[in-house]
Amino acid sequence: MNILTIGGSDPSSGAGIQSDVKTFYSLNVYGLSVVTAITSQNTKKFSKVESISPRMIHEQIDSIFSDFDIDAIKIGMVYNSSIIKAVFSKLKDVKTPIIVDPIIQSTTKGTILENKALKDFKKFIIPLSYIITPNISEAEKISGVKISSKKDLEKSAVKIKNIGANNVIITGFEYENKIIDFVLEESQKYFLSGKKLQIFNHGSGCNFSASLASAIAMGKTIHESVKFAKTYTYNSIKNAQKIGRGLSITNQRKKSKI
Ligand code: PXL
Repeated sequence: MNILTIGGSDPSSGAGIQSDVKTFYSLNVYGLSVVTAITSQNTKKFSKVESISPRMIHEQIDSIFSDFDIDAIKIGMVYNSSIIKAVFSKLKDVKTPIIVDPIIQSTTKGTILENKALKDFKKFIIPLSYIITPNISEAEKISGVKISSKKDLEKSAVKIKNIGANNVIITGFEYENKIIDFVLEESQKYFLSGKKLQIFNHGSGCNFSASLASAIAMGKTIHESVKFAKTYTYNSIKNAQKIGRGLSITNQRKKSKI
């Protein structure tokens, strides 16, 4: 199995393409990575972003597509409109399932998607998604629905589906001391509930979408894949390690079987 992640570089390796390659490796799938932007950040502070030129993004994707068969694609950080359009022009006719993690801000408050690029993100990237995986605040920003109840989760997911995503998973709703995810598939909808962990971490969002993409690449159903990704992410948070001086970095080291 080969999976391509398209996203930003995080030099702390806690998130971004470095984290995704670690997730893929831990699941015995081969991780390829196209970098869209370089961030300077650590577990305490997000400093700067420098974007990669559209031409170089095209070149990287061409290099990968001309050599490898790809079983799933994950899209993470796409920072600005020119990156969004560069990624879109190369993926618009691709049949491989695309998992979109619509990251807008890092836990350390860094900008992962420029405010003014949200419109193009909705126009070009969301319609590419076989599955999109917003957390609560991302779902609120994309859908314009304030989420404070289980009903709102569904309302928001329906709006995001109407923008063009085939399937929507809204993650991380806190409800009666549990963490609830809402899944809106083409022909069914359901909640998945899990234990809440009080560990402030760097990497769990990336772990969720990358492990989900891995399970999809292996031919699992969406329902099986979400359950798998939820367990994988729970363990990565539970085993998070304080490697730097700030947030703990999630840990994918323990081999998990799909
Ligand atoms: O966790 C989301 C994320 C994705 N990609 C990059 C990031 C972050 C969060 O910090 O820096 C490059």
